[in-house]
Amino acid sequence: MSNYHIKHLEEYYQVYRKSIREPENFWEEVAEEHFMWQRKWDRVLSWDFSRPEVKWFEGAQLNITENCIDRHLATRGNKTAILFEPNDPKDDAEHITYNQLYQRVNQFANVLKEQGIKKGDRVCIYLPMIPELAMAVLACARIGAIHSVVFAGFSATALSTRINDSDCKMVITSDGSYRGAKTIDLKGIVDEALNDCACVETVLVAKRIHSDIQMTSGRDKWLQPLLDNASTDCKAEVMNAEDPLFILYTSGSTGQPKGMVHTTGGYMVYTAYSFKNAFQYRENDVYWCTADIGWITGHSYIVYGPLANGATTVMFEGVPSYPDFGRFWEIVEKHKVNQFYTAPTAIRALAKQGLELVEKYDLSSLKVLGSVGEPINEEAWHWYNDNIGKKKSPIVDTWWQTETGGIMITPIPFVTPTKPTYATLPFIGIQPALMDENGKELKGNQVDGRLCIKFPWPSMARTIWGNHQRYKDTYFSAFENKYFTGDGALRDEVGYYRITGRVDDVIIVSGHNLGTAPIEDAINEHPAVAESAIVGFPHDVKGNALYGYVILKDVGETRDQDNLRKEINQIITEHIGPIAKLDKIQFTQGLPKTRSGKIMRRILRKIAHKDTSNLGDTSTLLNPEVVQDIIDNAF
Ligand code: 6R9
Repeated sequence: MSNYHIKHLEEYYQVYRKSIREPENFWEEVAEEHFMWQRKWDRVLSWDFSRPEVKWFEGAQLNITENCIDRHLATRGNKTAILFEPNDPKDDAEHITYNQLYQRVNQFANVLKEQGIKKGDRVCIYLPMIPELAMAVLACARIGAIHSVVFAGFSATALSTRINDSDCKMVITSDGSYRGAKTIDLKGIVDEALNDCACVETVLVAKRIHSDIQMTSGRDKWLQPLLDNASTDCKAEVMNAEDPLFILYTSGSTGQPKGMVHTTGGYMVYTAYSFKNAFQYRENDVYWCTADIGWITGHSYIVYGPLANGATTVMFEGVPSYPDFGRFWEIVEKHKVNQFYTAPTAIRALAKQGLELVEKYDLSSLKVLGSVGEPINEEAWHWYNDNIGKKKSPIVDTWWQTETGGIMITPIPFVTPTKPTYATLPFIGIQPALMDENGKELKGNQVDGRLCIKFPWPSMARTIWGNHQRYKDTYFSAFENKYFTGDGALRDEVGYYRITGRVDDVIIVSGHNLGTAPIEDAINEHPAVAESAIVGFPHDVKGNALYGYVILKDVGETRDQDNLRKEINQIITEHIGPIAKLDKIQFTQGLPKTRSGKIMRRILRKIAHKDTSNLGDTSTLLNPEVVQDIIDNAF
C-alpha cells in the first residue's frame, strides 16, 4: 500500500517531504485508501491559526466505529480485537474477537439510546481498565455521543469538576475496581461527586468487585441486565468529519482543567496511520500499551489507532507491582507481546528491582519498545534497551500531547536509527519549529528553543470545550501563526529532536537557561539515586539557584548524606557543568506525582520557595501524603 507502511529511512524522507510539500494530497490519499467513508469530503483542509480554526475532511461523513469494527468483520471476525488481562493473574484472560466486539458495542450503544442519550450529548465514563471501558467509549462513538473519560483514579472533586464543565448527562462507572491487592470504591466516589452535579440524569453501573453499594433509585441502573436485553444491531450514526468525538481533560498550569475537544475524521486518519508506522504493527502481532484509557495515550493507542488497523490490543487491568514487579514481563511472555509501549516512570520503577524478575520470563516475542509521557533519561533508556529489548528491539521515544491527539516526534522502528533520550525525527506530516524568546524561528541544526508546530495536522484538538478563547490564548498566542506546545527542545547536528522538558521548567541560573530534564538525567546516573526532581528558588547573586529533591534506591542507605550530595554535584558538573550544581539537595522518600506519573513541580517549587501556605489543588495527586513529609524535611 503506497505511503501507508514506511520501510526504510530513504522512504521516510521521501514520504515526509511529500507530506510537507503537498499535505492535502498526502492526507487525502491516506484517507481515500484506508478508511470507510459514507460520504467523501468537499475539502481536505481549511485552516487559520489566528482564529484559530482548523478543519480536516470537511463535508465528509463517517462513523469511526465502522472503521474500527464493522469493516474488519469479513476478514478478521474471529481475530482477537481486545485481549483483556485481569488484575489477578489467576483469573483467565479474555479474548474478545472482532465479531464479539461488534455485538457488545452495539448492545451497549442500544442501551445508551434507551436511556435517552442522543448524538452530541456528553457521557462521562469513570471506569477501571475492564472491557466495559473500551465498549463504553465505542458505544458512545457509535451513536455520536461525546465521551469524556475521566481516569478512575481521580478524586470526587476532580470528577465533579469535569462532569460539570461539559454538562454530562450520564456517568458510566462500576461498583468498584481492583488495583493490585486493594479494591477501590468507585461508586462511592461517583456518589460523592454527584452531590455537586445537577446535570447527571443516569448512572450505569458495571459489576466488577461485587461489593455492596448504594443504588439511588431512578438514577442508578445496573448495566449488565440492560445489555442482556439489548439488540446486537445498532446502526452507526452518521457523523460529520468535524463533529466532536470526545473531550479529554488535561491539567493546565493553573486553574480549571482544559477539556480538549477532538473531532472524528482527522483524528481517525492520523491515529490509525501513526499507530501502524510508529509501532510497525503487522497483521497478527499482539500489541500492548500499558497506559490507562483515561489518558490520551489510551484513547489513541489502546482503542482507536489499533482497532482502526484491525490489531489485537491488550488491555491490562492491574499494576506493574502486583503480585510482584515481574508482572509486566509475565504478561509479555504469556501473550507473546510484540510491541510494548509504556512510560519512563514505570521503567524506572522496574529498573529499581532485581533483574531476576526480568530474566525469569521469555521476552523473545518483543519487536518494538515504546516510551511516552516524559523525557526518558539515559539510564532508564539503557536499562530498557539492554534488559527488555536485549539490544535488538528499537525504542520508540514518542513525543506528543493530549492536545496533539497522536504521536508527533518519534523514531520509526527499524527505519530511524535511535539515539538515547532523543525522540528523533518529526512524524509524517508534522512541521516542528524551534523559536527563541523573541519569537524568531531558529533555523538550521544545533539550536535550542521553544517547540512549536507551524502547520496543522489531522488529529490536533480543535478547541477547549466551552472556552475557545482559552484555546487561543494557551496555544496560539505565544508565537504568531504557530501552535505552541509548552515544551522546550533542541535539534542536534543531524536534525534529531530532544525534548528538554516543559518550558515552564526551564530555570535561568546566572543568566544560563537550564532545562530540568538534563540535570535530572545526570543525577540519576549516580548509582545510589532512583529518581530526582529539580526546581528553582530565588538566589541573591544568581537570580535563581537549584533545589534538588532526590529519592535514593535503598531506603537504608547508610552513606554520609553530605558525601552523597558532593558526589551528586560532581556528576552534574561532569555532565553539564558547574553552573548546574545544586545549592540544596533534599533526600526524600517520594515525589508528588500526578496520576499519569508526572512530577508536580508546582508543589516542589512552592516548598523550595518556602511558600507552603497555599499549595493549590493537590486532589489529583497519586500520593498526596508525600507532600507533608517533604515540607517537614525541607531546608
Ligand atoms: C502523550 C502524553 C504531554 C507532555 C508533553 C511533554 C511530555 C510526553 C514525551 C514527553 C519528552 C516524550 N512528554 N511524551 N516529554 N519525551 N517522549 O503524555 O500527553 O499527558 O498531555 O502530556 O508530556 O512535556 O508536553 P500529556
